[in-house]
Amino acid sequence: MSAPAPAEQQPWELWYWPGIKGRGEYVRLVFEEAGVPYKDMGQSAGFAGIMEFVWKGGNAGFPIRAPPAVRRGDFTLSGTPVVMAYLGRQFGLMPADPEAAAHVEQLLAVVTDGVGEGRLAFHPKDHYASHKTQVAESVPYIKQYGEQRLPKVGSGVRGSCVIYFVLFIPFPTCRCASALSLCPALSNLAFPLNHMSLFWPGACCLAPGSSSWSPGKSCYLAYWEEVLSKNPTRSGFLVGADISVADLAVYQFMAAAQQHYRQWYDAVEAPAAKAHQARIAARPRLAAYLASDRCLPWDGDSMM
Ligand SMILES: N[C@@H](CCC(=O)N[C@@H](CS)C(=O)NCC(=O)O)C(=O)O
Repeated sequence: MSAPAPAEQQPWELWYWPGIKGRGEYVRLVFEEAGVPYKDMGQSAGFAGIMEFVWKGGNAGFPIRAPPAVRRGDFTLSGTPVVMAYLGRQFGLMPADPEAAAHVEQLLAVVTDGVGEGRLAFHPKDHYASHKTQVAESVPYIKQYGEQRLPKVGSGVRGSCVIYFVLFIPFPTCRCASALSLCPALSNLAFPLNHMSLFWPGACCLAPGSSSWSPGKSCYLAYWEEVLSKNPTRSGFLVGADISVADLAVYQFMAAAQQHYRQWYDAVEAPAAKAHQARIAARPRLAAYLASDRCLPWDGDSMM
């Protein structure tokens, strides 16, 4: 019997739920942009196969907490931003400069936060149950994320700033709720507090002690605008002169926001971020992928 091929000659495997983009899409885009072949195991192994691999002893490598995960040979890795950064380094989609690479990882972490918050709004009553079981309850939370995390930059935000400074400062509980909501792990607590508070200072971006307000800078689309406009290379990419995994992650975040928060996405004035989204989608390998049958439908359940 012949020895197994060395790990570097074995194909990469993506272990993710079948039939949907989900968080698996962030990893797919890395393989697709790099032109590296991979096996999308969920499509062949199915739901039960993913369960078996991730949680029922099928993985002999380093333990996986949740999909998506990748495997090559006996190396396994999970955690979407971690997998993206690792594969980015392998495939030339991370800057060589350590500080620039750290900025790419910063953006991956911001996308992770934005996806987690965006998903939570669809699952406000039971975070682990299908959105379909909590459609009515999710309405105010979806609206809140759409209005306050993907805000229309303009008078609405200015108006909420005024309300904030008139009403918010005397109520430290609300400030506490706002601060908590910036931490995904604590956002379950912050969401109800925010919802009760009628105004949400996280949407208002006047830093304490600052004498001028900035339109929605803490919000995701405004943040992509700022990062793109402050890239000194003017490359059209987020970090430095070349495409990185940050561009793929932010592209997918934008596409997911467009899909799941359409009315707010459409209202947001974010020309640089939207142009960036279109440019990334038009890259030859990604355009071919997006038109192929490897590209799966959106999850009807929530933002990812
Ligand atoms: N922080 C992880 C989250 C992974 C995650 O929540 N995966 C979902 C699918 S998108 C899942 O199957 N979760 C099951 C669980 O958490 O038990 C990542 O970014 O990859």
